[in-house]
Formats: sequence, C-alpha cells, structure tokens
Amino acid sequence: MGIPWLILPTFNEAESIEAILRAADAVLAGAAPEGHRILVVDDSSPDGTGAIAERIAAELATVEVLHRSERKGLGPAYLAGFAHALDGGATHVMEMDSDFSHDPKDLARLLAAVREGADVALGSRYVPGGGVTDWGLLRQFVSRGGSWYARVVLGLNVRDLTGGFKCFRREVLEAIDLATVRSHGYAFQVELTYRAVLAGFRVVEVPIMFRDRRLGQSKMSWRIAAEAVVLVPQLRRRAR
Ligand SMILES: Nc1nc2c(ncn2[C@@H]2O[C@H](COP(=O)(O)OP(=O)(O)O)[C@@H](O)[C@H]2O)c(=O)[nH]1
Ligand SMILES: [Mg+2]
Repeated sequence: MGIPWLILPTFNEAESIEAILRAADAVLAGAAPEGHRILVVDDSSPDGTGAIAERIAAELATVEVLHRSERKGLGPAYLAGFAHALDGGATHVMEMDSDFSHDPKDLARLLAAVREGADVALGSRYVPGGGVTDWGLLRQFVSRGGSWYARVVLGLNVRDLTGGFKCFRREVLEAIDLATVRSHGYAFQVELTYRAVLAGFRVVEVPIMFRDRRLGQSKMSWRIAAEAVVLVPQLRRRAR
C-alpha cells in the first residue's frame, strides 16, 4: 500500500489539532488520489491533545495517533513517526507543524515538487516568493541568522534550513541512517537536510509564507536554539 504520509508532532496543541487534521486531510485527499495517511505523534500533552486527536481518528479513517509516554522533543517524535510511516509503506513522508504556521494547502505544492523530480522538498521562507508574517524583529533575526549560520558552517546551498515543513521521498529516509540522528529542535531539521544533501539527494526549496501561530504557545526555547549553535559544527566534523 504505497501512499504519502503526513506526520504531525504535537505538544499542547489542543486548540489547533482538530482544525489542522481536517484541513490537512482535505488537502491531501485532493493532492493524493491514491490515498494518504496522517499520523499525529503526541508526547502525552497535558492539555489533552492526544484525546482530541483520537476522537478525530475514530471519525476519519486516514488519521491515526502515536502516543508517547513523555515529552522527549521534536526530533525523537519525528523519528518515531518516520519509523511508523516507513513500516506502513509510505511512498512520501511529510512534516508539518500543528499550529497553522504552515498553511496545509502548501502540502500539495510540496508533494508536487517531489513528484516533479525533487528527492526532498522544503517549505522555504527565505527564497523569492516566501516570507514570514507577523513575527517580531528578534524572532526574524534569530531565524534568518540560524539558517545563515548553518548554511555557512555546513557549506549548503539551501536558504531555509530550520523550517519544519518538508516532504521526503521514502528512499531518502531509508538512506540517511535515522538511528544515529541525535538532535532535538531546529538542529533536527538542519541535520536531516544536511544528511540528504551529503547522500547526494536533490533538495528543492518551495516558497511558503509562514505565519505566527494564533493559538497555543511556542515550545521552542533558547535552549533549543543553543543546541543548534553547538550541534551544527559537530555535524560538519562527523561528516568529514
Ligand atoms: N511530539 C512533540 N511535538 C513537539 C515537541 N515540541 C514541539 N512540538 C511540536 O512541533 C511543532 C513546532 O513547534 P512550535 O512550538 O510551534 O515551534 P515554533 O514554530 O518554532 O515556535 C508544533 O506542532 C509543536 O506542537 C515535542 O517535544 N514533542
Ligand atoms: Mg510553531
């Protein structure tokens, strides 16, 4: 059963999860006539996100929920989701935030980019046509600075390295030895893209408009940004 899978990581997204599931399901029903699956990976959110997701899963045959016993971070949640999707026969594996910062409509464009020849499609804020609305100057500076730093240190020709809106061909995730991925936050996104490029895969940036979440709170922290600052040079050393 080869169909695309979307992984939605959640931690305290009770206010958005139902709407994001319905929106993503509708977009994918149009973009993938062969079928699709959506996997919520919830780290036992105290706000009950997991139970809401289960209620939607009982209604929509395309949705299922992976419950993890504690909060372990975005990277480990995605790795668990990838393993589950690959086991399930996914042809494509997509990542998206569960807070409407990423427009579910753009799932169709990411999938199309891969179908037209890319191995990895990245939703990109920092290519012509992409951008960020309603982020303060500090947050914009940190995000742009983070992508610039990773691009220079790793020597990559990719403008948006920290975003979490992606579509991988199955073969990419099979090739990049997920068992040795250690990073948690923004560094996780950088690491996956870096490994895909090192393995010779074709990475394409698809312009997206990113908007700040309207509901709930960001889980990213200075600690997670600091992890990226320290890990990026290590990725480079390990690759040598
Ligand atoms: N399962 C899981 N999801 C997480 C974790 N941390 C963040 N997320 C989810 O990852 C996505 C991006 O996180 P968010 O807080 O919006 O980061 P920001 O957009 O950089 O501010 C959202 O869907 C979060 O709910 C975590 O530790 N576990
Ligand atoms: Mg967010």
